[in-house]
Amino acid sequence: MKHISILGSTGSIGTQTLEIVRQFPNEFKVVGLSTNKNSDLLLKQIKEFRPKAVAVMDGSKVGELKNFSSCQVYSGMEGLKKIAALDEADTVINSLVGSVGIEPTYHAIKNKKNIALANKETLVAAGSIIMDEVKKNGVKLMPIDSEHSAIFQCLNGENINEVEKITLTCSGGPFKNYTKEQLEKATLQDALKHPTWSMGSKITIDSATLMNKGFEVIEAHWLYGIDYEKIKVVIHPQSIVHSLVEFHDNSVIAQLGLPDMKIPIQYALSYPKRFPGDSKSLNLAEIKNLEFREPDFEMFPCLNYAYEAGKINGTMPAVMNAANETAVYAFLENKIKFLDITKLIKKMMDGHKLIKNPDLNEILEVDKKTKEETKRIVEEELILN
Ligand code: MN3
Repeated sequence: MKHISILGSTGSIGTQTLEIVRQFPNEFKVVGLSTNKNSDLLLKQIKEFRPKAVAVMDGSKVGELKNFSSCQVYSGMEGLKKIAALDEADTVINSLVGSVGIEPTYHAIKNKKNIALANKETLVAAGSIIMDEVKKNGVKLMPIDSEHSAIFQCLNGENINEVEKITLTCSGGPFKNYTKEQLEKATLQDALKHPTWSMGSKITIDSATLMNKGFEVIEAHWLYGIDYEKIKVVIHPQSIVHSLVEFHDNSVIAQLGLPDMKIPIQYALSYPKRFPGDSKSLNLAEIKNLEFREPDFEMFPCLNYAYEAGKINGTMPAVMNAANETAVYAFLENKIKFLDITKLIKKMMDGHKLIKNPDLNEILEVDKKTKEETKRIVEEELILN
């Protein structure tokens, strides 16, 4: 039986993880949960899953949680770290959104917890440090993302030195067929309509700019130790082929399935076993068409920024991530236009003074400073003309 802590248990990945726990009560026991501020849902989860401890980012919610439950209640970043390092936990599922996920992942690894990682920003901003700690502490890091789960499965039993290239598939997001003019006028409502995956709002916007795929390129680099030159992206609107690995002999192995996040979540938790799934079975004859085409790097420059930032490394990916995070929330609040997200990221990357081999504190500092500066530009509307 695995004893798990879920960081971000009230979000999209968190609630789907709990559905899996509910399905396999003899395999998983929840010992820790956390939310940003959704204390109502967290209370329901506490009653159902009876964790030892919970954390809420928003300190003003601590009182009501303490009044209505008997478990230990922590708050803020310190609270997240407590949940990440609970003695009772052997596995931490990090489904936090944004760079707030970096420190808890680091802390969990230091405390010898296996990690199931849905928080992309951890590896994007601090990949080198995190992978070092994974090795040093002898823990397992399993990806919770359809593409990386696919690659993991394709590489099972293979020799990484015989890999020719990795191809990440990308739905293309809601704007894959837009013209430049249409992109300029794209609204928040348009951007939130993802064609194949149902996800949280931040990652849905990241999918519309293709920054999400850029993040995944960087994640693949760190997870599998593969050079950026060997990581490719192909647009595949149906989201059935989740990624492919080509070997030196030109043999290609792919992993397929219907677009349902519960499949990669469950695999990250059940590995090396496979448990029966409750989602629909794939019928290729029913799908009929599987299309693939090159991504348009000019229309979606975020993909390029990610390759650039990844190759430069140091603090550059952290800057790209922080600028993106702030810009996406500004877009979600209707403060900037869709294409301003891209402009803000480029501006912050261009102006960044690189630290080549940063430690974790330097990365967190760059993250904070970049967010403040990006916010300032948004508030002063410097990019809106
Ligand atoms: Mn993905």
